[in-house]
Amino acid sequence: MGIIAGIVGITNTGKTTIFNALTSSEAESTSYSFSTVKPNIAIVDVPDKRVDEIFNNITSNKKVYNHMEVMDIAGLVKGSASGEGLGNKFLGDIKQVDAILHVVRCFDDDNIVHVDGSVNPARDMETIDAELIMKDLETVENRLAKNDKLVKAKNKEAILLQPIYEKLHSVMSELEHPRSIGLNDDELKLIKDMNLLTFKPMIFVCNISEDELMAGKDSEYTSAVKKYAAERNYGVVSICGKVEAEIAMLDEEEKREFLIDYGLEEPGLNLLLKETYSLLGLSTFLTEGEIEVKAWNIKKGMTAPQAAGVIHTDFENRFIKADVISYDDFVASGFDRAVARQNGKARLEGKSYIVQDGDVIIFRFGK
Ligand SMILES: Nc1nc2c(ncn2[C@@H]2O[C@H](COP(=O)(O)OP(=O)(O)O)[C@@H](O)[C@H]2O)c(=O)[nH]1
Ligand SMILES: [Mg+2]
Repeated sequence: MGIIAGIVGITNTGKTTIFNALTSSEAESTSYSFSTVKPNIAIVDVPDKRVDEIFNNITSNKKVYNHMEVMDIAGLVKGSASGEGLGNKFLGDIKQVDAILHVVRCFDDDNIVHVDGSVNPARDMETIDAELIMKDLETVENRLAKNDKLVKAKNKEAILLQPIYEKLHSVMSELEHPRSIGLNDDELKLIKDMNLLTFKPMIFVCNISEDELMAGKDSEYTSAVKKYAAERNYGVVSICGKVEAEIAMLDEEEKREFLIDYGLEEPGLNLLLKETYSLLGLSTFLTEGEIEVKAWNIKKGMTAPQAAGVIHTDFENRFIKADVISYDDFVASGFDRAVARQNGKARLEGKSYIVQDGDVIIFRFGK
């Protein structure tokens, strides 16, 4: 399942720094191997310690992580939605992403110009949100124009949709966030095909100072972001773009020492990628063997045949059984399926089994 995350934010918040950190790792065994699709798009590995552990403990030729496509969406400014500069094109780019990573500047640095004169997360978040809302307003207005005609023709679906469109329109015209009107699940389903930017899963990424990272305590900037995000039900991750950029250049050994110096368990970018996964309701199952150890992402709640279908569409229909061990049991069994089986930790699951995060699976197929 291909996942696309788009990095947005106002100018000079550290978007490109973070994008480069995600894609500039040089050491072979590191987390962020990538390939560049276009200058501002890269496919990034999602690091997973479970893959590393299994790979290190069985005989296997390679390890394959989940990956995510990341897009550095440049230059949103006030007025983007009304067509200023390339802004409107950038807003169009956001249409295709599954998740928005909204970078907010939370560091002071007199050498780095702030386009609006000062560091002020709440104002900056509002600026970007306002652009997203205005772009969506355009979409809603187009829909309303078409829907009006259908309502007159007594089209049932159109009659159902009309009050929702009107509600969205009235809120967005005031530049208020449409999430605040609390649409229920049925209503959300009805508007899904509009692909509104303001309803996309979003994580605020606080680009914090080195001092704040060292102190391990939220600055007033970061607190402001957390407050804003909580009111709108968005996630927050703090990272220091500058430090991440340095970490990305190190080899594994140096990286470990560096992280210890900063009192970090892992790079902030790992956390960001994991949060994005969890925000999107994804979970991971693992396969292992001589050819490769591999992580596969699936939607939470998928059945064993559906999960097999992610490996190959054919496999869903040919599914017979799944030989499943939880990752923890696999570790406890010394990464040995036979031992796990002896201990009653390997299970043969059928078609209705819901795959759990970290399941280590061998699928059995028919012809
Ligand atoms: N002090 C400090 N500077 C940063 C940090 N992250 C990025 N910068 C600097 O801010 C400037 C703008 O960064 P850039 O990534 O190009 O911002 P973008 O316009 O959002 O893509 C560059 O000079 C970066 O080196 C950070 O965490 N701390
Ligand atoms: Mg940039």
